[in-house]
Amino acid sequence: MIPVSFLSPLSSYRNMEVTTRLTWIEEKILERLLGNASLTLLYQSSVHKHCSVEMTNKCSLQGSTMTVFLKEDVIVGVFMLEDFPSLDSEKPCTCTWFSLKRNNNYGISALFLNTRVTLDSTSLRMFSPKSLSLTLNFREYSRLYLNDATIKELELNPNYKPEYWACEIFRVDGIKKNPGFIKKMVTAKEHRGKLLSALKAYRPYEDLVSEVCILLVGPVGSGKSSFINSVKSAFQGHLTRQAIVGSDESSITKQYRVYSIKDGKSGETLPFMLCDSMGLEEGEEAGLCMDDIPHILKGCVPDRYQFNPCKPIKPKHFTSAASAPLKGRIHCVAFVLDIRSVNTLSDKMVAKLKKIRKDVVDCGIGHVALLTNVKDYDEVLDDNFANMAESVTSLSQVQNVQNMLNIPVANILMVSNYASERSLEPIKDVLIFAALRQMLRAADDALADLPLEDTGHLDPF
Ligand SMILES: Nc1nc2c(ncn2[C@@H]2O[C@H](COP(=O)(O)OP(=O)(O)O)[C@@H](O)[C@H]2O)c(=O)[nH]1
Ligand SMILES: [Mg+2]
Repeated sequence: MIPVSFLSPLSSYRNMEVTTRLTWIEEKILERLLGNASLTLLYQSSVHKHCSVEMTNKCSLQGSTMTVFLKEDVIVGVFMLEDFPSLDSEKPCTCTWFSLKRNNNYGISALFLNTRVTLDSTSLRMFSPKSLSLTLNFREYSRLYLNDATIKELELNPNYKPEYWACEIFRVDGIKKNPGFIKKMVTAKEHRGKLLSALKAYRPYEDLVSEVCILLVGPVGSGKSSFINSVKSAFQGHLTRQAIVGSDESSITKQYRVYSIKDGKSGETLPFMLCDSMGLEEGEEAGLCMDDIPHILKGCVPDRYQFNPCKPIKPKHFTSAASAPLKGRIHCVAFVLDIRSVNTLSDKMVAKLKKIRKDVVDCGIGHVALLTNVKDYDEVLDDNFANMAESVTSLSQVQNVQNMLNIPVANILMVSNYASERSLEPIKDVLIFAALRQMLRAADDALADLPLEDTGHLDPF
């Protein structure tokens, strides 16, 4: 039995006795899968009759629906864009078939499929051209039959048993009535896999360095530390919070921190590092000291160095100062900005950012901008996940960053960091990985552009 405290408080019901047996988190995850749609419970197998007449009475002519079968360890479901079928009908529907694991990882498998749906007095059946089939037989209670292809594609336990606890059908409101959108949500997982493989296979340009260092700079609270946690989470496959994040007027991050990134599965350390710095503040002796920046760029500042806004680093501070090898240096700087405040940055802050950009260019270092807190993040990449969508590149914030820091649109990246989520989301991961890949490309371009004397005498290992 599901504990009472887990029952959803948020669903709106037509009928007060009808209560979903999805937990609050499960309901939120499914709403998100459908693009922040809202769910209204129409049919519940333990309350309503287990027959096709009752099902069609409750669910037909309601618009898009989501049918879920709750089992002990997994939820199997089908989202149907068109109306739920009427009795004795057979029709093609645009459907998303999915399974949601009911453990702490809440892994989703989803397939976007044109589906033939038939409903008669004996059964509700769904078939897809990929030979997937799902059958609910009204003569048997609480049994959902799936063929082997469906069990495999939805990544269900190979010893799948047909018994379920409850069948529920929800009306889905507020969905973008666009099959392309749903397809994008569903195919995000595939793209996530491709990007992850590309990042795991990454090697710095001509092996000039054994690892690329990416420095994050930006105003206090812009999401630098959160981005590091987001990257780590996306690689680990679960949420982690290694870097301390928080909201305060002054920087929560007071130390220079260098984070290596591990591939979650093999545990292997990947050849790039993210360097977290103290946030910038408007005041002269507040936040990251501008004079510290060239030292950081040259790789003279060690991990865990305690920043002091009033006391800039002196060249003699660290013995390696003038001669840090290329491999210890910063190879790409990401200017991290909260998209909501890009258009209202103070002149003092803009001047600081421009000054840093000048130092970065002078040192021949690659650079990108990273906009965080992006709200409609599913719209950032086009339907093929290949490029940034036009609607996004024309945003005033993007134009503004382009003009302010002279960064081309292709290097103005957008993410929505993991902040208060309870589970990973494929689209967020896609944006995080895509941003990281672009940072590595910028680093490689800068390495490729180095004068020979800078690379010639190097011992890359
Ligand atoms: N919703 C959301 N919150 C964010 C995002 N990035 C950062 N935050 C929140 O903003 C606050 C400051 O973030 P933090 O990473 O500490 O900023 P930093 O000072 O640049 O390191 C924290 O409460 C974060 O949870 C984001 O992309 N989306
Ligand atoms: Mg921070």
